[in-house]
Amino acid sequence: MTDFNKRQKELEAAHEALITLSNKEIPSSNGIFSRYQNPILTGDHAPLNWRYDFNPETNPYLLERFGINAAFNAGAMKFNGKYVLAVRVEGLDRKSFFAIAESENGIDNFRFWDKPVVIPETAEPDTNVYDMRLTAHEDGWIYGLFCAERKDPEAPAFDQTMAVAQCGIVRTKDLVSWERLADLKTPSPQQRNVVLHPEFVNGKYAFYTRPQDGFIESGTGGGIGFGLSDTIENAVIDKESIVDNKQYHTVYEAKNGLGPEPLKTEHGWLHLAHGVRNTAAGLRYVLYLFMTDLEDLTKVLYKPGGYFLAPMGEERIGDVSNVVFSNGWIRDEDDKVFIYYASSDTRMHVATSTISKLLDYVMNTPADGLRSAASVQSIIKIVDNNKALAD
Ligand code: M1P
Repeated sequence: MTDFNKRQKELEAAHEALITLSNKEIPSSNGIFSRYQNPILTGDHAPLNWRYDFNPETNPYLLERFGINAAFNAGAMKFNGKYVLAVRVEGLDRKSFFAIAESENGIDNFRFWDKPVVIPETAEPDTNVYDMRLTAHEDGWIYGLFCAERKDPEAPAFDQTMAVAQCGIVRTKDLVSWERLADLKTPSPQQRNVVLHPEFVNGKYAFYTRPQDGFIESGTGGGIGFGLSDTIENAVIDKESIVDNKQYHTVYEAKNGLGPEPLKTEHGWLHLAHGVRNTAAGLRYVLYLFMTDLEDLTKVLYKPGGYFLAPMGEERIGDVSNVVFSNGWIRDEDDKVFIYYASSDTRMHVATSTISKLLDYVMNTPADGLRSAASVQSIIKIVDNNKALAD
């Protein structure tokens, strides 16, 4: 066997061992959800066929030709009976693109499809695309809403960092061929974390938005917004109203943004979002839940205080440390919920729960009292109830 063949076999064996690694549930301590032992996707899960030229004539040393840095922030849905993720894959060149990965059980053995997704460009090409939210809309299409980032045309020549984020929209029936529609237009100079609601509202397409003044800073914008558009082909939101605002001394003090499309339950729409606060060590991203009214989508009915899931252990470390981010979850036929989240802009994980547990958590966890004294009172109420039980 030549060195080339030997190295190819070793690469293939190591890759197969990685993607067929089984996952194990870690017993939940809070009872609300369970984490799993291993990340479900990393940059190393990317197919070797994307990364290596396997022709000994053109690549005699079998060097990697296109390196993959990370796999994170994935949209999710059940498709043809499989658990499917629209993953943000990032190359060593820092450009993100989307690729579909699927698994039979939703917790391990995720395997990327043959080729990354081809997203058609508009007349104004995107420099970077990321964080796709999948929505199976009642109009029959599967939509992918993502962040389309371009260099800020107003940026002075010395500043190569200023960017404009807008919401790109694609649709598909098979997750293979994607039709690009016009970017969403809103009153806000920047948009990220835009999510399409799965149902029509008053005959219109309904969007959750995140108005923002700057690329990083929410400025006078921020909060999870809501708006309607007559069409999806040239979607325009004239008026955004804020559903869930950022708030002083909470885990969503600096900014927040909706995660995946909400889940419809008998009590209301269940939302998963991320909240961001600033610290001496930089921004900290955590996940939180809230519920809105079935009729009035802008009315928050329940919102537990604090975070639902925060970075833990090795999740805390990565390209952008101290971050958890989710833009995909799947509710199964038996009401089990698979929450797909990324840690530190590097890798993907899964956590599982059930609709009943999430409803109980959202409806019965004390709301943030917004003062230390109120937190103490919440604890005292639990203690007193427990003492009454013991008496
Ligand atoms: O780096 C953390 C996250 O930062 C952004 O989120 P937000 O728009 O709320 O600031 C996004 O770029 C996201 O992709 C990233 O994970």
